Amino acid sequence: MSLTFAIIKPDAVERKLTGEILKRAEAAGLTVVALRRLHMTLAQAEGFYIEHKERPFFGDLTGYMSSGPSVVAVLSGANAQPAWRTLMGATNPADADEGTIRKELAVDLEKNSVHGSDSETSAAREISYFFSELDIV
Ligand code: 3AN
Repeated sequence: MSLTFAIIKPDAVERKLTGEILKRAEAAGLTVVALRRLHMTLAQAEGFYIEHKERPFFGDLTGYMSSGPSVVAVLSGANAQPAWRTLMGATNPADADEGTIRKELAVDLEKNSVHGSDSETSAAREISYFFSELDIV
């Protein structure tokens, strides 16, 4: 079993898709082992997305991620990190495969409803950014 980190982004939380997205994770065999709703500050979003600091969309991305409540989660399962990325679909919903969360639920490239760690290393950093070990059960 391995862990990955997920965010249900503000667009999806606002549209009341939290349950639908968690249901899809569970249906795919993942277990929600930690869960919290929060409203990220701009500084928290900037720290979280620090690897994108030099990208032209950094300001829009961090502004959007701090624009409303989101739900952060730790998911556990066999190959949880790639499994959750597969379920999410491509970054741009227009390019996402049929049956993926982004294809079916996302709005556009920015409001793409979900985040998932892109590697095991990122997963460890991202989990510890929002959760302590005691939160993961
Ligand atoms: P993913 O979320 O699929 O790992 P990343 O890590 O490349 O994608 O990008 C992080 C977030 O930045 C994306 N989820 C998306 O919201 C936003 N983003 C990525 N590329 C662009 C872009 N070209 N223009 C605007 N926003 C973008």
